[in-house]
Amino acid sequence: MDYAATREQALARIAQAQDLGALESLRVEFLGKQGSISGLLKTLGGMSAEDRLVVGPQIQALREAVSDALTARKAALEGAALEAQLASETLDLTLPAPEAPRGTVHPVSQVMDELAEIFADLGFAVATGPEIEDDWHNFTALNIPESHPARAMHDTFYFPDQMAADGTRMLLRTHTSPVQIRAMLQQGAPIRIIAPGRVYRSDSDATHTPMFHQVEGLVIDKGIHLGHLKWTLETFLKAFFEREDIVLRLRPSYFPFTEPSVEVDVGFALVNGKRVLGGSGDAPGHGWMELLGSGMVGRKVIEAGGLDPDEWQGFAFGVGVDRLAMLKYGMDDLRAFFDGDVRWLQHYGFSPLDVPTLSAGVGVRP
Ligand code: 2U9
Repeated sequence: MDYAATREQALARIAQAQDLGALESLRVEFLGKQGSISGLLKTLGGMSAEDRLVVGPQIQALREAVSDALTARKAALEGAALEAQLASETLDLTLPAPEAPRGTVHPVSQVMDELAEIFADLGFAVATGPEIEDDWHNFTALNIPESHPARAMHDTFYFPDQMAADGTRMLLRTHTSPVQIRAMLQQGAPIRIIAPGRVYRSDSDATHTPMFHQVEGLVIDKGIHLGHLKWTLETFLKAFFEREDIVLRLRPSYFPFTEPSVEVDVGFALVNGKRVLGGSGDAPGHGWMELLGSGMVGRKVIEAGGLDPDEWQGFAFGVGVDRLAMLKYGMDDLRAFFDGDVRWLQHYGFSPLDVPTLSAGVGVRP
């Protein structure tokens, strides 16, 4: 058999292959299980030892040459394909931006950016943490005892068989508070952070979705009192709603993690039947709307965060981001937030260029 001639023919056909499909057919034809060169290798078994010594290396060399040629041709064809693609996809970077940008920033993202901007100005950093949490960080450290209704199955999403080191089942965080616990343990005091993010509760109706967004804030320092809390919330809400006439009313309440606990109402006026925030809720035609929960961080919670409550005090607050977005931008159906309907996003979404800044205003209209 003339291996040299077989080789020349094979190499010539490989060199002529015009695309990757044709090349793959040739690989199968030569080197596949039923391929011609594979067939030649099989003939070695029936040869005498002397013949095999002479013919074996020739067939091996043939196989190698064909294999190398296939690899080289493949690289060349792929390179040419890439070149062609690059040539057809050129971008003229000197062209003006398209008149109508297609994507929009979701109102929840926009509001979270606004919150980060407003609180950065007050000296708060943004902290984040895992959405899959353990019982200790989500409940125990926050003084939520075993018997507390918030731990009941119908509120919390538990993983069926994913366990924490202490044998408790892992869960989807029900609030962003575990982020603050982790921050206290990791960075110590003093602390000024906000923790925005997704939280999960087994709850679903017109005003509740199983996933929603919260922002919580935590300040830990020496000599912190309710006055600091009230000033911070007032300053935040004035900046967020871009009105100087925001009036707060603090009502005593109860949360396991704060003592004392206060619910914060914001005054609103009825304008054409709609609630518009601003002014005292006690004035005629006005009312109070519950907006935030807050309080002084409980001693047990400060201890769980690895700090001495005789040395460090603090306040915390929590508010729904989706609710803030609805109030500020006039959306009335929470469920539409998570439908992913492009018409809704086009209408309520923001331009990526509307970056909230304190100097230009944190509430640019879409
Ligand atoms: C630590 C200590 C204390 C966070 C707080 C609330 C009150 C609150 C709700 C508002 C509406 C949740 O989204 S909502 O349903 N939150 O009322 N949250 S105090 O307190 C903390 C957090 C972390 C270490």
